[in-house]
Amino acid sequence: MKDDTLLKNEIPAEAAVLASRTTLLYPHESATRRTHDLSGLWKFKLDKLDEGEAAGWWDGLNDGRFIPVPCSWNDLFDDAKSYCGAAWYETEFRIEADAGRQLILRFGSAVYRAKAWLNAQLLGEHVGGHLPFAFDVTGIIRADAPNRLVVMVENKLVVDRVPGIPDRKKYRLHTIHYPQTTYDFFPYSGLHRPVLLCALPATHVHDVTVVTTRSGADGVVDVSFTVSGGWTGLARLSLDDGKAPLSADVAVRDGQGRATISVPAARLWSPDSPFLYGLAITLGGDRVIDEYRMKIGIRTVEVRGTELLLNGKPVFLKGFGKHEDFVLHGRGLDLVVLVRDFELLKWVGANSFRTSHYPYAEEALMLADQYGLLVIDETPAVSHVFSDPPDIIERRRKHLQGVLTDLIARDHNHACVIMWSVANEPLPKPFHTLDDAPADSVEKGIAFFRPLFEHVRVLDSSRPVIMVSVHGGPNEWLDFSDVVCTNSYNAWYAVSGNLEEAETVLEQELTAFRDRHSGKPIFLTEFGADANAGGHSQPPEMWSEDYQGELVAMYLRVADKFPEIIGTHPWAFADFKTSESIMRVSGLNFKGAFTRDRRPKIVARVLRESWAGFRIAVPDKRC
Ligand code: BDP
Repeated sequence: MKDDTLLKNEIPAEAAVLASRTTLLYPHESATRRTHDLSGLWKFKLDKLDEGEAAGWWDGLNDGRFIPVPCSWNDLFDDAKSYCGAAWYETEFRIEADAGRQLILRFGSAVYRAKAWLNAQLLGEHVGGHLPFAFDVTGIIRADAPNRLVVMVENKLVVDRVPGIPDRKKYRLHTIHYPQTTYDFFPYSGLHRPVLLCALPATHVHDVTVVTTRSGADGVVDVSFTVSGGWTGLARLSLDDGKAPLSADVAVRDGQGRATISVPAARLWSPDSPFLYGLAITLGGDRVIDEYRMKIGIRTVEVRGTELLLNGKPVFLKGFGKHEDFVLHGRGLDLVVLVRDFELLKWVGANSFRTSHYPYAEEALMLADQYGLLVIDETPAVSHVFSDPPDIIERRRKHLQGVLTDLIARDHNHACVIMWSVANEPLPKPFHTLDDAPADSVEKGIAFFRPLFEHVRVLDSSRPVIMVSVHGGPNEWLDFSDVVCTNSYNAWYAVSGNLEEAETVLEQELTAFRDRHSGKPIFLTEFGADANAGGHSQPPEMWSEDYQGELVAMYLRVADKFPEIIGTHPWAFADFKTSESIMRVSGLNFKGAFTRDRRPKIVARVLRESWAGFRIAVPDKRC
């Protein structure tokens, strides 16, 4: 290896800084902004020996097969199915000369760690999946020749990542999963979302924060924004309802601008009427320097006593935890599936979903704004265990704090996002171990969650912050949560097969839970049963559609008895892929109300009847 290879391969100290200074605002096109989507077939090569970097693959892959971007690699190639190591991607593109513009290369997400080179120059690195990152490539891109972009992505299952995995040397695991994870979904890997090349004016709107409140029948839209380079000058805000636009002039000083627009008789955003206003921020007077356009909804959300209020009125959350998951695509963004999912959510009468168990694509949130679906926006902190060594817990905490910062920065302007979910099912010890939890694991969890909840509340005081616990998990951790959320699996993992007894147990458990958390709203974030589509039995037996339907109906019936329950989300929206184990037939979780290819099971019709008032219109196979 030559010395200059080594030099080229070092991360320039400024790379991380460049990435953080680069705007991450979603690159909507406007009069001043252009976006070029690099999606398509890229060259792809597995790096099973971790030799690519030393061998200079960043200077171009000599060989390789084709892979679609965005997509997960796992379901495409037999030798990549359970592969979570490094893999390399390459594409070539041309651009026209565009003097005076800043060029940004923006990745929607890469799971889990990515390192990118453009024309053999290292751009930087990003660690953590499911959130965007960007590099300023202005001086690196060529207008006179093809540009070669090479990206290394790896998703090694490592103990101190978020989510982590159990340390096989430390614990005696009673169930082996392949691949071994602590969580119940497949560790899909790759470039999962579009890679966009964005051309912006050198002086541009860098970040925007919109907070909406109500004053009587009027809406109040508070907009603060930053402009690159500490720009000073005049800007204009306009808010368009399609009939009579409102506007405000703003004096921007040292890159900071702020204005409040009052909207008389505002059209409030809600699931029944998801009205969106067009917001434009225009820099400059007669000569427009930059224009940023986005859609916003005017709405308020708050917890008052045991109620969740949307626009001042109680709202009941009907919906599901979902996954980004589809046959062959894995976790790759698929707009076709997304639109179908949202149609089905409306069909079944849902008004909400949780982004279990990681942040979803920005396109999902834009569609949720349009469809009027309330979103509980979750981090990838699933199944954190507090019996792990302190240094590992601390590394995860630091990473998660950064994830929360980036998640809120990305999603805080979406009307659909009504809550931040810090974690799902943290546990005193791994679920599948015979070892006892150490006595101090609850305390360790408290020390972990306290600063994270504080961090979120500092960044955004306009939304409730929650954590999702599993039934029987430490109540102390839930004390941080504005809404106490619990996953409960009676009649499935507990009291298996006996619906009648499970109903009694559930009522007793919820009574105790309500008393322990008195004064707070309760949200049943998961409950359900696996059902083999097409399987029927009378009386209903486990794994049949009939049993799943009866179980979910039982949960809804019991939930009805507790006025402090503000939502029921049966698990899950659709069947999804997970690791292979004796717990999962065909490596799939079959708790979906819909099959993996989105056909409704009986439970979907049970829910539609309950949520949307539609009587079951097909012969009732349950009798
Ligand atoms: C819950 C988890 C979810 C699992 C579900 C199940 O939150 O991710 O898929 O259990 O076991 O505990 O089906």
